[in-house]
This record gives sequence, structure tokens and C-alpha cells, in this order.
Amino acid sequence: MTASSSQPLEEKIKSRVKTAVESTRAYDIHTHLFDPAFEELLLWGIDDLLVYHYLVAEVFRYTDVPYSKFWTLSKIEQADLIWNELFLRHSPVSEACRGVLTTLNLLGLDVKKRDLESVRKWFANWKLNDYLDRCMELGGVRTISMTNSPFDKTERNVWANTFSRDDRFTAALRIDPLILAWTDAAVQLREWGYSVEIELSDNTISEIRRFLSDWTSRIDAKYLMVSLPPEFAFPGPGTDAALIEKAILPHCREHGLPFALMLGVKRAQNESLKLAGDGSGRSDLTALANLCAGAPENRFLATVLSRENQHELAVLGRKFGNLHIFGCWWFMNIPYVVEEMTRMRLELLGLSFTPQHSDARVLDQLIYKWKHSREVIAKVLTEKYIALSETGWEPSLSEIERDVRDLLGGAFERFSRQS
Ligand code: HDL
Ligand code: ZN
Repeated sequence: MTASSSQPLEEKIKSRVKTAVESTRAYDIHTHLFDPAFEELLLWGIDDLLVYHYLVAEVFRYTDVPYSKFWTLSKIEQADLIWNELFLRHSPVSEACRGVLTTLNLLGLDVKKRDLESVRKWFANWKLNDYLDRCMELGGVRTISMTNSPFDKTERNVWANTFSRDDRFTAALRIDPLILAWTDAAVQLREWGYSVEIELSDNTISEIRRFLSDWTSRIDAKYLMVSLPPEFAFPGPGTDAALIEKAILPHCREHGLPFALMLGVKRAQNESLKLAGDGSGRSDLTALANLCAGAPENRFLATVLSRENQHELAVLGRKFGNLHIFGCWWFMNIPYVVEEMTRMRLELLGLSFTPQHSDARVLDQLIYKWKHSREVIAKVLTEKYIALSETGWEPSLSEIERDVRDLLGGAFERFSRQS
């Protein structure tokens, strides 16, 4: 539907924003999805959707099945339990539950039948590569950034062989074990042929940088990334701060790559929930400010897990041009908070940030995570452009399309020198 000249300006703007947001394909800058060459690491289909760790956490608010029993169940048995508890015995109003239904609905399935078996039969007819195309088309996604860890055995084995990459997938080098568990990581690096010691001598630092360079080129990493606990301090007394200062930042400068910091995760708050057991805490963002100020020639991507940190992070974005803020990460990815964060960021940062990434772990999630996000982004953007028009400034469709391209990956690509 195109805006006609007789429409009131507000209607014209609403229609222009809707057109631009719905038609602009996004660069999804952080996911846990994989190029199909990684085979079983790329999760997809109704049972992977239902056993997503967000739903595992939620089902334990209802079921009295013991954790130990749950983890012995097959994927289908876990999915059945989750479907019965979270969809049939209680209305699926949570964001993660609604997301499953948004996905199935946009795939053309009739969810009101509540017939899980017929949904399973429908999925059984798909081949992965066709389904990948379908999910990227329905999700409006052009490029998917993977999360690639040299410390993951299964993933390492794939990279050990040459394979032709699907050019819709880019790579990000994830280094949590190196930074957060250096003593164990040092043992691994020695096994892989890097002569490192626990003490961070000059030789050890150069061997760590050789490891980082080897993997940066092997995967063609577009950025490095780490998730850090709320208590992360920089400068700080820990090995984490020393490794970042002596190895990671020089490596990123040498290779012209941003360093992504994902702050505020409390790993394994409930170990019995496994991947679903991580929690959130308020970080001291002084560490991020010190990094941005102390290493002006480095570029930093940042997203934080605590709602209480969001305004301070956006203000930091105003202080440092070498900081690019992205996403409504994990527990922030609920419409109530996405709207608050996107409005705050537009008002403080203009268009110089990336409002969303999907963090998808299951391919099909691209469909709902981007549908739900686009609805909020379009709503807030419309409000902002209408506020502009009230000053007499009428944003054209081409200006709105330009801005939306920036928000959905263009600003990130320029910041990470991919364009
Ligand atoms: O550390 C991360 O990258 C987080 O996104 C975790 O993977 C988390 O389990 C997750 O999937 N959040 O959406
Ligand atoms: Zn993630």
C-alpha cells in the first residue's frame, strides 16, 4: 500500500515506516545459528523450537517432573511435556511461547487446532536447505552472524576440514573460555600447539595472539566477542582484564576488528536447568567506559543484560564514537523492554546503533524474533518521525528507507568495516 497525497501526514508516515521496516532485510548480527555445513549444529523444526532453553526454564515453573528425570527424556518427550504444560494447560502468553505460535502461523500452519502431531508431520516433509531459505525469507534476514567457538569440540571438527561457506553466514570469534577460564584454556592451547604458560609472559601473549590470528583467518571473523559477569572490572586485578588489554585489544587493532562485550550474565544460577540456568545482574559499566576511553583506536560493540544498565549504556554511546550499542539481549528481548530501550536509544543516539539481533538458537526463531521486533521498531520509529513532522520536517520515503537500512545492519556494517 503506497501513501497517497490526500492522506493525512501521520497516515503517510505510518505507511512509509511500515513499508520500509517490512521490506528491509536485516543483518542479524548475533545468533547461535550455523551454516548448514555444520549439519546437526543448525537446529530447526518444531521439537527444537519447543525445547528452546527459554521454554525449559518456563516449564519448570509448572511441572513437578524432577530436573534429573527431565534430562533423561528424549527431545520429543521433553517437547510433549512443554507443549502440554505451557500451551495446553496454560495459555502461551509468554514471549517465548507466543513466538512458537507466531512462527507456525507465518509458516501457514493452523495453530488453533492445537495438533502437535500434525505439525510434526508437516515439518517432516522439509529439506534443510529449502527450509533455511524459507525462514530467512519470512524473517526478512539477509545475513546471519554465527557465534563460533574454537573451544567447542563439534564445531572445531567442522572447521578442521575445508568446506564451501554459505555466504549468507558470517562468523564471530567467541572467546569466553580464553578470558574467563584461562588456566583451563592454556592447557587446551598447549594441546593445540601454542606454547603458552599460565603466567602472561611476552611469549605467552604472542602465542595467544597467534591462536587468535589463526582462528580469525580460519573463520574470517567479522568481530571478536565475549560475555562477561556483572562484576567484570577494567582495569582490574584479574587475568580477564590482563588478557583483554595485552592480547585481545592489540589483536583487534591489528586485524581491524571490533570487540563485542556482552555484559551482565550470571552463568549457572540454577545449574539443574543447564543452558536455561543462567541469570542476569547489573554491571558496573565503568569497565566499558574505561575500555572505550583507554583504547580509542579500538572499536567496541556492546549489549547488556540488565534493564537497569540500559540508560547508562545509551549515555556511554553518546560519550564514545568507538562504541556501537546493539540488541535487546536475552531477557531484554520482550516487547515491553524492547520498546523502552528502542525509544531511549533513538532519543539519545539517533540512528547510530543497532536496535536488535535475534540471538536465535533454532533456525525457525528468525521468523518470530524478527516479526515481533519489527512491530516494536516500526511503532517507535513512526512516533519519532511524526514528532519530526510536527516541526515542519517531513521525512521522505527514501530517507526513512535509508534510516531503516542503517538500523537493520547498515550502521553495524560501516562500524565493523564490512561496507
Ligand atoms: O551468551 C550468549 O550469547 C547468550 O545469548 C546465551 O547464548 C543465551 O543462552 C541465549 O541464547 N540467549 O538468548
Ligand atoms: Zn547469544
